[in-house]
Amino acid sequence: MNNYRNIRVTVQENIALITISRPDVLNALNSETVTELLKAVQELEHDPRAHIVIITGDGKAFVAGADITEMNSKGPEEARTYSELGHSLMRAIQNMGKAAIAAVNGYALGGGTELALACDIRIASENAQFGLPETILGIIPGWGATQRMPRLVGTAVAKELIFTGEIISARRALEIGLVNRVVPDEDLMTAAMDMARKIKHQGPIAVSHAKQVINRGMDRPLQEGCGLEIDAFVSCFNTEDQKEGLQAFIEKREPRFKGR
Ligand code: DAK
Repeated sequence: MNNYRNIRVTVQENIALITISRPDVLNALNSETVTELLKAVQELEHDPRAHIVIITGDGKAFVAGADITEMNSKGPEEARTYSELGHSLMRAIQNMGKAAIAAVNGYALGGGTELALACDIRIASENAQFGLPETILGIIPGWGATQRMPRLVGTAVAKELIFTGEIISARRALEIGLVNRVVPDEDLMTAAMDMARKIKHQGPIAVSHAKQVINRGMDRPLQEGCGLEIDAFVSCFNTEDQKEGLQAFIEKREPRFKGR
């Protein structure tokens, strides 16, 4: 695993944990951190030890946004490069053939909410706060929130969040369907690990196919999405895991998946 300056990456029990660590600036994402995150995700995609990825933040924040100090010196061309870099990261997480869980502690603002949105599942601590305050800076979200937020919570709520820049509590995030669950602060990592273990127990190829089909289907008419599901369902029948999963049920035992 690489030596990173702004993140830490560990793998235990086939669960990878990426911790963003720039606590002095509440884990604000500068270009270097985004580049490191992208590299880590790309490496974990091909790391057979890692079946699931959890992303969290060090200290009192998940991520307080894109690094405003760095953005301040950018012109339009650099803004495009910066936006594209962030989009590459979010796309890599979304398209990764493994489930990604955001364990959201404290502030998840701007790019922090966008990073959480790119993950498959969001678990928030009670002290988590979400928001897209970019318009107060005279900009718009640049790492996918104008697209992913309305797909997740609907256009009306997404527009309210983006137009007003309102910061919302974890409870409100749960109400609007932005997060999957809210847990006491001290239970956050346990809850994220428990969720990761549950997913890990399932057939890994099946989870990967399900993720791809759900994500790709969201951008297509229902019938096309159902077509994707048929193809992926059939693909499962070319795997040893499918034979093992069904046989284990018949033999009333736990399956031993090999991921092939
Ligand atoms: N960037 C840089 N530094 C930040 C930061 C950020 N986003 N957030 C906090 N910090 C720094 C603070 O400046 C402070 O540094 P020092 O003064 O100690 O040197 C340190 O972190 C601690 O912050 P505070 O002292 O402010 O801590 P508080 O607990 O009092 O307040 C806060 C916490 C989160 C409410 C406050 O720090 C805050 O409002 N931060 C900014 C939150 C924010 O607006 N986030 C959204 C950023 S905009 C795009 C690409 C991407 C994006 C948009 C466009 N394109 C290229 C088109 C994404 C945009 C964003 O994410």
